[in-house]
Amino acid sequence: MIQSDLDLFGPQPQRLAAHTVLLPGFALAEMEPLLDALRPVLRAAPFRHMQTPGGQHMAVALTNCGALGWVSDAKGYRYTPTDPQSGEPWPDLPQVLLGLARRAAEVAGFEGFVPDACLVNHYLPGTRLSLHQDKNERDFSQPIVSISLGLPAVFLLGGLLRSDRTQRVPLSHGDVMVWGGEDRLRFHGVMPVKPGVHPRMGERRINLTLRKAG
Ligand code: MD6
Ligand code: FE
Repeated sequence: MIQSDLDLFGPQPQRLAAHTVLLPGFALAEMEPLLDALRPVLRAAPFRHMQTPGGQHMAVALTNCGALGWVSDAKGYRYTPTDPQSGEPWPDLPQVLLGLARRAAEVAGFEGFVPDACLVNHYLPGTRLSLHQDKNERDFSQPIVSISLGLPAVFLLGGLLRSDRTQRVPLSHGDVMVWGGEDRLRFHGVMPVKPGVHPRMGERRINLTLRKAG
């Protein structure tokens, strides 16, 4: 059997909605530099479980890098220039992430994307993320670039109403998703991560979302 020419170039981008594109394996070529860059970020700003305004604590553990970081506490959700845990500025956004995000956005049709915030989410097996909209950023004309690492997960891509039906999108290690435009305010979430051990990342899923927040 001769492989078709297309297979030689790896999986192709998949359009999930008008302005939502999945780039399977897009981060794989730079995985080791990416993980090397992430290590000092996590040392300086370790994962933590933040409180929701309702007083619960989030199942997902999170941290940030970049000029701004997303935080949640009794006062609500917002971006801050410093890590409330250390009082220090969030760690710098690594160049390898800036480059990846810019190129992924470009492939998806968003030119000149320069993120100033990267939210890093950590899921253990069983952890889910309930349906939400990302609307704490200033400029909804800018897309969000999402990089998945480690254990696979099913991403739920909903509509502009919480009650809209959701599309189930399987996400694997190295997959990158870009969404913006009219999809920017879609509800979305993550199904509970199934137990497993990823050969490179162990018993966890990590998701990086790069945003232009300020
Ligand atoms: C996650 N992602 O994949 C959670 N938000 O773990 C998000 O909440 C998200 O992937 C906005 C844009 C892209 C995302
Ligand atoms: Fe989100």
